[in-house]
Amino acid sequence: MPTDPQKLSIPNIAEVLPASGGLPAVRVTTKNAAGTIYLHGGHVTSWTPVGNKDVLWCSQKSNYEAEKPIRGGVPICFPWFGKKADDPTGPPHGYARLMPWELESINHQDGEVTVTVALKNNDAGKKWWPHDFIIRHRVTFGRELAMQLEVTNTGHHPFTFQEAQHTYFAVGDVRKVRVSGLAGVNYRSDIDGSLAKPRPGDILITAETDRIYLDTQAPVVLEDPSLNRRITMNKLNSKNTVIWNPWIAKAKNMPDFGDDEWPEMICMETCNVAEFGPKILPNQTHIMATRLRVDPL
Ligand code: TA6
Repeated sequence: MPTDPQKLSIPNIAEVLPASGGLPAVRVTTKNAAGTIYLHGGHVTSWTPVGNKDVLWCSQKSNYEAEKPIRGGVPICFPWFGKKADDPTGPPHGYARLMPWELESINHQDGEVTVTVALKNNDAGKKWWPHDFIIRHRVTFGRELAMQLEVTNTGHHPFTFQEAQHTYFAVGDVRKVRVSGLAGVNYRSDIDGSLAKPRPGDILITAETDRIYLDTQAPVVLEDPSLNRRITMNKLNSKNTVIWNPWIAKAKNMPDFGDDEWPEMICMETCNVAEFGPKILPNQTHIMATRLRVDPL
């Protein structure tokens, strides 16, 4: 029987309460940072280290309701990424972000709070994907943000899955940012599926950009002159990095994305997608993680 989430609250540090749309969330406030994680989708929506503006971006048009993804923050894509290869009717980026996760624990130590949420396979998911699993998102809010995604095979057969921490970063103006760390790395455009030639130098955003960088575990650095900050994203056990900005036309085509919001955000995503999806045996656990740090420019 799941624990009543309220019983895990830590007064004035980590409060379990109804947030947007009445969805339950854990609001963290410590001497080092503030943050929010919804039980819906195990979805982090905010991380504000002391002295900074929120590092994560959420659309003003986002839905906050069952069976719909929150637009922004860190959607968890599982057990597939993008369109379901064998069934175009499948929810994009899988169904884990559409379901309520169970709050397993909240721990507070040295000004950091770690919130652990979990989702087990269920009948609703089984109609899309037959495997038995438990996925945990272990998130530590502090001067840095550490997000650890753990997938355990609880069944009797191996399975292969795809996963992403699809992080939306808040920026002052996406047309002025630079992303480094992916120079010379092969990437596939998710706009037309083409395999592009590796490019030298930093990534600049001058049009719709939707790239899956292949076979790279390198950290990426986002320089934002408008907000005078550098965000470093370190990855663990992630072979792909996605860089995405919808630009003008695609922003207009998304009902849960404001027409004029595209300059405020960029996605840099820790993931294992397509042919890079991990395979795990019964009782095995695969851990993928992201660590974010903010420094002044
Ligand atoms: O990660 C980039 C991407 O796959 C884009 O192609 C775009 O579809 C984006 O994810 C948002 O996906 P969503 O299903 O959240 O609208």
